[in-house]
Amino acid sequence: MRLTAALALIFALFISTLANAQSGGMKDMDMKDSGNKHQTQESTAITHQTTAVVKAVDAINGKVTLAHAPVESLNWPAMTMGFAVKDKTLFDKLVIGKKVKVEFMQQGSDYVVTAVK
Ligand SMILES: [Cu+2]
Repeated sequence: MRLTAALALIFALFISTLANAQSGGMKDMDMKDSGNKHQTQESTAITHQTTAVVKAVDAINGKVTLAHAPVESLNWPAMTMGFAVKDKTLFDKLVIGKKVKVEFMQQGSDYVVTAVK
């Protein structure tokens, strides 16, 4: 009898898990929708270009500090600021003291270097 009761309990839990999975499925769909919006944003994201001198490199955390020239497309004056670097291979070209041409784009609140020449 106890075994039957235990099985019934497990079965009940299983059913409620299924029900949760189904409502979770709805949430997944919402997430996909916002994901699509994000993709659209990225495909229309503008790439900015500037020349800069590398001031500091933090390859482990994927960050670089650049003293960059004015950026017309952003209305930025020349300044020294931190950028994110997602592609770690770019650190081969990001050497402290070196003058580089960089391309970057805004991702959320970060500015991410996408190319170094
Ligand atoms: Cu800046």
